[in-house]
Amino acid sequence: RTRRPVVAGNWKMNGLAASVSELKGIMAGAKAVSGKAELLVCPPATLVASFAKTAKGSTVHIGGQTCYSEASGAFTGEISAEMLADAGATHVIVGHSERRTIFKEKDADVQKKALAARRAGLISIVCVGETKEQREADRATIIVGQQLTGSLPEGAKAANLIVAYEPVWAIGTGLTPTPADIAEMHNFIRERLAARFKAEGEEVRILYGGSVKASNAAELMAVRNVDGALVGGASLKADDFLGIANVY
Ligand code: G2H
Repeated sequence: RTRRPVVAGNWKMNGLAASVSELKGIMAGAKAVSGKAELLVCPPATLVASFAKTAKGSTVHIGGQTCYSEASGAFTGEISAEMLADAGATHVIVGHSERRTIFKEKDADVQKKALAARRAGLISIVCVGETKEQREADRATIIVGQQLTGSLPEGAKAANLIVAYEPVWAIGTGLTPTPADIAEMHNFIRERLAARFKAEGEEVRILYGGSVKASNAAELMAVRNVDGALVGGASLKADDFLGIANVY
């Protein structure tokens, strides 16, 4: 297969200047996996510039966790995709379930952010995923299908889009879907991507996220159409994160 796996760390609202020691630990271990998978660290926005400087010339990429859709202007507190790019980021996560739930982002907002990311030359990681209630009501694929339709930008290419499937009930809970459930959803997402973006859709990486850790990564990453992981809690410590990346 031609899709190069991505192991991405989403630090969420964690990390201070001193956390650069973890980034350095990741960089030190990255050489061993760089031939097999791409590594990405998404620290809080306050650390993007310094992390990008530290990681410059290494195989570790730095990304943001969200961005605003406009390039600049009177949007107090927001950070644009252009600003992330200027700070040295190459990627940005958009539409994470915490953004969708806590900050009320809708599919249309997520789509605008993904378009802004492309405008700024960033690769967006668009997150989708169903809640526990939606899965129990057998609506998981319907919900994810709607999120894909509404959140993915027109004309996306594998070079500027990554999709992350993160079932909301698996985030930070220690629960994970079965490999069969993940396979079903990732196959569904692949079909949707291929239908909408044709050959490019075959090349878009689809990451799994939700309680990925070193002890379950090998099983989860072996699932067909799982092209890597979006890791939260287990990305904060270099050893944990490298333990996941080392399954490749
Ligand atoms: C899901 C994931 C990272 P965790 O949100 O995006 O977090 O691995 O802690 O479940």
